[in-house]
Amino acid sequence: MSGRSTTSFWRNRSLLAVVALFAVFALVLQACSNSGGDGSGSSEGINERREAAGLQPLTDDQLMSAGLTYLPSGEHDPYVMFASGGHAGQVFVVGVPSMRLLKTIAVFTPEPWQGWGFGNIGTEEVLDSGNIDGREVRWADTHHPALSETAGDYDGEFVFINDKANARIAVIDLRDFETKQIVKNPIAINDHGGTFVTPDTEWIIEGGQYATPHGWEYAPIEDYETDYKGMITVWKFDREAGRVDESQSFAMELPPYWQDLCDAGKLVSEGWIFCNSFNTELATGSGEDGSGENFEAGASARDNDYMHAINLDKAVELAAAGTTFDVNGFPVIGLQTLIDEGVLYFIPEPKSPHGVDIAPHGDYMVISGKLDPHTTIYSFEKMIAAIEAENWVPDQYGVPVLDFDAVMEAQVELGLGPLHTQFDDKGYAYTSLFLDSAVARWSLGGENYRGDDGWKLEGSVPVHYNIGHLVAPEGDTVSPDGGYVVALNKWSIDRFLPPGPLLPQNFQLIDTVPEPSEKPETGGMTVMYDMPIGMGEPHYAQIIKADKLNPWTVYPEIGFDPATMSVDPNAPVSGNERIERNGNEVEIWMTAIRSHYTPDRVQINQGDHVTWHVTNIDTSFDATHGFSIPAYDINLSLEPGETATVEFVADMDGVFPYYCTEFCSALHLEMAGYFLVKPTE
Ligand code: K7E
Ligand code: CUA
Repeated sequence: MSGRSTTSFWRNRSLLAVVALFAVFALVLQACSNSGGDGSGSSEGINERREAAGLQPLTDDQLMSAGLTYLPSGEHDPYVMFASGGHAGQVFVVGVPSMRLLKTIAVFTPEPWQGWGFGNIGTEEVLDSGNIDGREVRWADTHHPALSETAGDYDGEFVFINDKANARIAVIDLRDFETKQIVKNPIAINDHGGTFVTPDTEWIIEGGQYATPHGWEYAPIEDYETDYKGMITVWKFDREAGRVDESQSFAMELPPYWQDLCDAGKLVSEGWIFCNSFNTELATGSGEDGSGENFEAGASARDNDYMHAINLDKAVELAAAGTTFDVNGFPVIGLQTLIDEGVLYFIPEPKSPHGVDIAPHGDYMVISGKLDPHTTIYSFEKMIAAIEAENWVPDQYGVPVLDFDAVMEAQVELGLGPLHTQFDDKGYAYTSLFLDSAVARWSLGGENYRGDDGWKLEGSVPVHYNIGHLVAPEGDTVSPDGGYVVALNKWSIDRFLPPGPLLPQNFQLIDTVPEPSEKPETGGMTVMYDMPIGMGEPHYAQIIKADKLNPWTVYPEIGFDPATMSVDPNAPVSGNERIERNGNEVEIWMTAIRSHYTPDRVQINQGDHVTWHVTNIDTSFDATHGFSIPAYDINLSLEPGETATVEFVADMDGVFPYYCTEFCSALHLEMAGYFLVKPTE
């Protein structure tokens, strides 16, 4: 991957940030201890100013939080969070601990600032690859971002994200933070358990959710048990190409339980995939007349659902050997084959769980049931032993269900509605409690963590409100960092001024540096900062050290095409700008530089087919130009060095001023041109 070593403004920031934080911290301490009466530089002074501004006074604890989260202008965050955008269809990039939104990466949904999906052929092709049977689907419900990993650690090269609504996954290249590929799942119409990557990003996992007939087909709901299917798809990632290799990818047929979330094994458990599931009851709803049991009751009736443990290495061998059948031309390993070949095992999990999280050493699988106040920890070693001892009974589809007591390592009572878990560097785990609206901190036991001091709740801190996922810095890798947790709260209720009845979600930054003993009432945790998310509904997020990211600040060469990540030999460059006409075909090579387009006048005839190439030949930091044509729905963002092409039939006559949408210079208003479409007659 050329260009990874390009100078970057992210690099070497963490040390600086720590030093600066200490400085701020020292100032705050000084302020707190200073009784000063002049109203400046003391907590009293701060509170006097706050009162005068109509704000509440701050406690010493709150001043501490302010000092630990405030970044003066120009200071960069030591961490970057990639959060799903929910049904905004995008990915949010947020600095931690400042909780400042740095960017919304356009993924499945057109976004005009980035010129994503408004005529730029490169972006249209990516969006079109997510079409379903030729239908344009231009929104998505993104749930789980996955940063690429090397040896189980984030490497900062790519981030992947799923679309729950339409079973699609996307690849974002972190050299330019742009989406490069969207892949539609050939067998499932919806998904949920994606995306998760294996420790070296060889495979991207996409698990299903609501069971349907495979191949987007119809089958009567009465035939649910036989014709509806669960699934998990594993996509082969070609890191060199920066793309999913569909030709080497495959899926597995599962019973029509609702697979929920997955995680890849790591270290000792590398080569395995784990997914939780619910609706092992095979509920099909109350029906049109409402006489049956609704999903809410029907899908949570049993005491146990099944964690799916999948031997990925074996599945890969089977797929390579062609032990598959085809659905929509895509290879699928059949359920019976998975059973016969010892690929698939079930493990009972407390009712209606949500998510499975593998501990940093790969030794434990952590599952929490929404309707069980415990989190349940399973041992990978015990699982392998149970498989070898054939300590199982088959379920109704013949899948071996391992003995719960043989595989379970521990259960810890955390509180009401435990969902998702993250880890830190001290052997603590953090689990979101949806019903309690809290984050629980607990200790992992065993020699790799807190030993005999483990398997106990350390305390919990209230959050506002209805927490879904939570995320800790590198908190699902083989070497978590700790220090923070961000609670991704579904509801904000009274936390912010209500901007009408549709309220923002609330990301809450929690300090986890103090030990539980230092602040027993909350297990050492303090909520430091609230960040409203007034766009979409984030689900999962991941936080990476900022110095692992090394993005370009300008494209490496003039005429660079982000769609191919290479120089377009046909890109306009300085000196070769021109307009060529061949009958009805008009092709334009145009450059953009502060503060003019060349050419700045284009005259054509109505009905001409126009191919318009534009290169931003500026090469300085931040010197982005736009290119927009009214009425034709054309709007490009051309970052320094970037080239793009639009193609359209000029069927509307008139005079169309085109202009640069980025305020790029003092003479930006003059960065314009006339596109004259002469009527035919
Ligand atoms: Cu919202 Cu991971 Cu899709 Cu839980 S999921 S909250
Ligand atoms: Cu270029 Cu404004």
